Amino acid sequence: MSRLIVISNRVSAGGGAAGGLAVALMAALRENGGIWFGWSGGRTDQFTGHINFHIEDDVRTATIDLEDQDIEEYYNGYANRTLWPLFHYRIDLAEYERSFAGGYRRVNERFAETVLPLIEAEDSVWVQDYHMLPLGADLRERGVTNRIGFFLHIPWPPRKLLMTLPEAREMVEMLFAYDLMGFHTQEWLDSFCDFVREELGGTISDDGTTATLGDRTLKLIACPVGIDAREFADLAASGTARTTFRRVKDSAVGRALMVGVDRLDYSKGLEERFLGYERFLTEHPEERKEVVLLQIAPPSRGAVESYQRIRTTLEGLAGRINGAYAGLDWVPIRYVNQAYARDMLAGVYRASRIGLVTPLMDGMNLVAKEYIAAQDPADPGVLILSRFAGAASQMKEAILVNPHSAEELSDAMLQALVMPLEERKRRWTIMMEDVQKRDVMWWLNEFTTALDACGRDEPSPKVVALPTKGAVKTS
Ligand code: ADQ
Repeated sequence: MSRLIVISNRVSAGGGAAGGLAVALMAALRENGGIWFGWSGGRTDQFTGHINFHIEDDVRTATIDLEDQDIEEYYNGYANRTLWPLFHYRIDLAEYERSFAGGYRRVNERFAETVLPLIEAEDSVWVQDYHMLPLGADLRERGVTNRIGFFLHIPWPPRKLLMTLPEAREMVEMLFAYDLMGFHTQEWLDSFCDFVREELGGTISDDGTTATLGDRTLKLIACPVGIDAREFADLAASGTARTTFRRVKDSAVGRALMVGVDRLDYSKGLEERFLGYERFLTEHPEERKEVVLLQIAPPSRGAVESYQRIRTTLEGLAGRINGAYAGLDWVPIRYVNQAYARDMLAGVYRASRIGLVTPLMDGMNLVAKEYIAAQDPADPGVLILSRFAGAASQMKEAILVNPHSAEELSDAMLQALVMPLEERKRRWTIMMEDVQKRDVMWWLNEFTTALDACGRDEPSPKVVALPTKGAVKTS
């Protein structure tokens, strides 16, 4: 494979807290050479294009600082208050502000301008996620003819929802500057094709693997991101995980533990999960004191109001449920707003009879896979999984639920609690095989192999003339 230039909003290098995704990208960069480029997370008074180079775990990283206005309009604004809610079907929360769109375009152009001198002739460029949708077009405009791929980590919304975004058409046209676009599931890919066909008049090949708009062709691939399953299973057997396992088990004093581990985000269905649990406690008084719900939810995106609201709502709900049902020696919900090291999380997953992964909408969801990978093969727990998580397309042996229905959640909790060992083992074995087979390195190879193959049969490098530059208003 050629040298790789990975570009993402943040550069998330190695270290104990790094997730499988970061570790896999680092591994690819280490093996093939290349650079990981992104925002440092820091600010500067005036953007100069200065790059901070580092070597982390033998990988070269390059980061830039952004101005306060960039951070406000691009990151807190367009990425987190416009695209994230819209792409998770929450147009009620999406904010459409020209200043956000302008800041987003400006920062993408700054990324393109700054990374440009780092790209060498034979490099493949791999852009990650919704923060950087127009980056491919911005690079082409600056003369980059290298292979450029893009992977979307979140869902692709239905056409009519996406059309509520004032810049939707121009944004999708710009995506044709890429050679390859990857989605977690066929559903998100189909949704993208629907938009291209119905709103842009483009065509999709019969086998659904390419989209064509004018003289530009974009290859499409559905490849679900995985976890480093082996590493996670090893973590679950580590000393720290074992200590955590004991602590958590002991604290449950014989009760079955249900666990939820999510960023504090409205897309993760936490409020609905609490309501489902409340319904379970009401409908099954005999099960009260047999279970305890441990919800671990570290705050995220605290600068955005909708995230502050969900925090308040959940604190209120947990308080109400605990107030109604807690006894001298039992509290139904333990709600923890903290991040934990991965080996500790592995111990928590393993100590939990039920894994609750019930997002209202999720591109994939790695917690579902981590929960499965951490289980004891001799006594595995049960995964309750939302039908609306991308992971549901792979993990059909989970108890699949509609997270909006408190009744379905309550039924699923009961079903999981009484599920016999043989049934638990059967379901777990099938899921574990897939989690191991389609792990994060599999994902990485699928994508980079497809990217490497792009343009091999074309006579000359792809040159893109963008018709719509400037159509995304910057005022
Ligand atoms: P996220 O929305 O962040 O990712 P997810 O896939 O669940 O969601 O990944 C979260 C990661 O954070 C997991 O590895 C989990 O272990 C970790 N985490 C969560 N709570 C934690 C805590 N309290 N302490 C420590 N770690 C914690 C986006 C998309 C997903 C997609 C991924 C990858 O929204 O749908 O699966 O990218 O493509």
